[in-house]
Amino acid sequence: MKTILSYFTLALLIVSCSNSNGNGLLMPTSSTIKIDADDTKDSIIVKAAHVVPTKNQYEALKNEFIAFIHFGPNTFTRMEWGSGFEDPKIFDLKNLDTDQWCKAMKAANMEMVILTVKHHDGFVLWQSRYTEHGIMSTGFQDGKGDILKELSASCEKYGLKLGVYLSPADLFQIENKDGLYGNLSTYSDRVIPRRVDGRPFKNKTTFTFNVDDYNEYFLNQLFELLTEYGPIHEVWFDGAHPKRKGGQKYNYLAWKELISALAPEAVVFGKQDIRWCGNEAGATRDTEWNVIPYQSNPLEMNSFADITGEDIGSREKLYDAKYLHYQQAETNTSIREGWFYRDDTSQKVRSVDDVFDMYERSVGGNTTFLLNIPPNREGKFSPEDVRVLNEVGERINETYSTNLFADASGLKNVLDDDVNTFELLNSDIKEIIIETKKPVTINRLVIQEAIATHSERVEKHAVDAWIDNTWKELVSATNIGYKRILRFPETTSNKFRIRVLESRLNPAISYITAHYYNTRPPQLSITRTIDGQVSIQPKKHDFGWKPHGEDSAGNLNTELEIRYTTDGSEPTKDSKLFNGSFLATSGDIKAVAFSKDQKGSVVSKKLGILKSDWKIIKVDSWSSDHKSELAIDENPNTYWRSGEKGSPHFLELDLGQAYTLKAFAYTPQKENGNGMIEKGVIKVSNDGKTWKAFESFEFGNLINDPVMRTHQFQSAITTRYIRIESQVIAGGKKTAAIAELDFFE
Ligand code: FUL
Repeated sequence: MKTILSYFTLALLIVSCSNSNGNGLLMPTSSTIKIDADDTKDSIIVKAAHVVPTKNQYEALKNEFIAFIHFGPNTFTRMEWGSGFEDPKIFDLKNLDTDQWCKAMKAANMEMVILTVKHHDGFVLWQSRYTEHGIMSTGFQDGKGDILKELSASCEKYGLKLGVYLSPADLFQIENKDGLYGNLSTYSDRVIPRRVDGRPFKNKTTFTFNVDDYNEYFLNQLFELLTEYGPIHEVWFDGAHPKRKGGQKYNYLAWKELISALAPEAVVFGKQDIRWCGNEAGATRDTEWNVIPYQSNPLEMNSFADITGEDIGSREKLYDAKYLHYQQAETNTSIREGWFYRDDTSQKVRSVDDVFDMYERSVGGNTTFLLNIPPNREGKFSPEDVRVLNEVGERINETYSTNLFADASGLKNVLDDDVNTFELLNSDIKEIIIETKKPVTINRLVIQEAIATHSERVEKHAVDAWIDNTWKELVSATNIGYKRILRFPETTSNKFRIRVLESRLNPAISYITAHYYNTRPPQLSITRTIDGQVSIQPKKHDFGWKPHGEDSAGNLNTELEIRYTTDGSEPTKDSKLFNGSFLATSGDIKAVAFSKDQKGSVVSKKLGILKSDWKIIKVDSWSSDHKSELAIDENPNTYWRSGEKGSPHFLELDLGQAYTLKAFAYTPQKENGNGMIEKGVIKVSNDGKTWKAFESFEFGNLINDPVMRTHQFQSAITTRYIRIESQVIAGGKKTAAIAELDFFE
């Protein structure tokens, strides 16, 4: 202990007074370091600064962007969680194109794919010797198919690593009468793999573990997965449990021994190597530390609790630790609304902006980005998912494959391509100045620490540019770790400065690169309040699953100009600049976003008559949260929905005064395919009581294309009272719904 103490005294002396600090290491590094009873706050921080990832963890971090595939009976039942009672035949797969998956993942720049070989329902996607509940009991390739085998072959072809998700929760083994999960079997020595007549293993390794039936089953399956499908680089253990039984325990330490022997390159998710980021939405922490405090030794722990707090690795958190442990986070979410594929009509796909923004926040926030793409019932990724993956890949390449500091001068070790060389900052060198031969225009800066040798040490840093003979701060952030992507408004200069403002010991910076993200002018949306105030803004993408709370378009598009016209003419760079809402009672608004000289697509909105004086006279019925007022509230996301009974469904309006109307518009609700008024009739009245039919209307393909539809009247009509009546609801449905009604003079 004395040696260690003097070690730290020396360390602190060096840290505070020295100009040169050798290799920056004051003790051996390790992925887990124990805190001793006599450690002080300072010595704990010294220890934290020596916690480094294992070789496998570091390799996993270098993957940066990886894919998840959720596929199984849920793909066919359209459920998120199965029950374990599913007949395997429900998995009615006829075609499978794992090459198509890999091509799209590769185009997105992903490095690895993790397949749900067994989700919570217990159905297995490979030819296991130990169960009949899986692909072997389906019609797919006459029961001989093996999804993991096909994926593994495609991965080899496309140069992707492979991982497996094997759910510890297993509803089939819980629910069926001979199920092994929680069957209260006795623990005894079992040889893994258990021999199965006629199906020998090529790999002759065996293990003996003292386990019960379910753990044996699990170990046997791990043995198959890790020996018969090529190298496995990640084993994913989900923490969720739809149900438990019989106090079933998991002998993770046995699983771990088997994994390290059979898949020596694999990292384990949900255990010591990789932690869940704490949400499934793609939300990221501003400060994501990977040196994590533990109360017991993570290398000996059997189970790991989820870590969900906002601050998980600040100095204050570390002071309470008994162990400091390197454990990186995966930011995991799905490209679709849900982990499993349901359909291409109501299940939305994230926008390119959203996925690219998440990529920058997660990879550039010291985590790995794990994005799920669920294949459809044709065994393929759906076209929209492929489009988004391709475009995200294009943006990543376009932005990050050109380093605008490539020929810059400054500290060689941070500018060369070799991430293993680094510059150790000390009291002499607290900042890094980089000069380019010619001025460069940049809006992204990427900084990496030499975490493999020197841990993550930077706690706060800032970047400046030399502009008009003075330093101007562009951006500041907290930690760096594996990688920090800094985003800031575009700046042109030939001199930049990176300042480390706070750190744990002397940070080792390994790589700094500069980039330019070519801002795409976003699609816009024009909205109007009931009182006639018009606003124009980047369109919010419709994605209703686990919100992450980020404004993706805003995060990416720092310099935008919105120009508009109100007379229906094409907006140009010289049209009116939108800089706040304006009043418009009628007109044809057209707007477009410019980012530098790039012009976005023009959006237009014909304004109907103002709704501030409108009143609903009568409605045939409404259901719960969908009152009739929602049909005239200028918010297309809320809607009136009638009850099921009665026909026709109708809504009667008093416009507040007589108008001469030439057309009307119907906006259907977009939440699902219900309530689409395919055919109907418009009636008018002199007193709001007795009605006479004025004109019929018909709109096609509303379920697939639920956007605003306009109907021009054959002749104009002057009226104050108007009634819309449904005659046919699309898809033979029984309720009518209106998200918004508009009338045009
Ligand atoms: C969760 C599971 O319950 C979901 O179905 C999905 O697999 C997700 C990745 O993890 O815990």
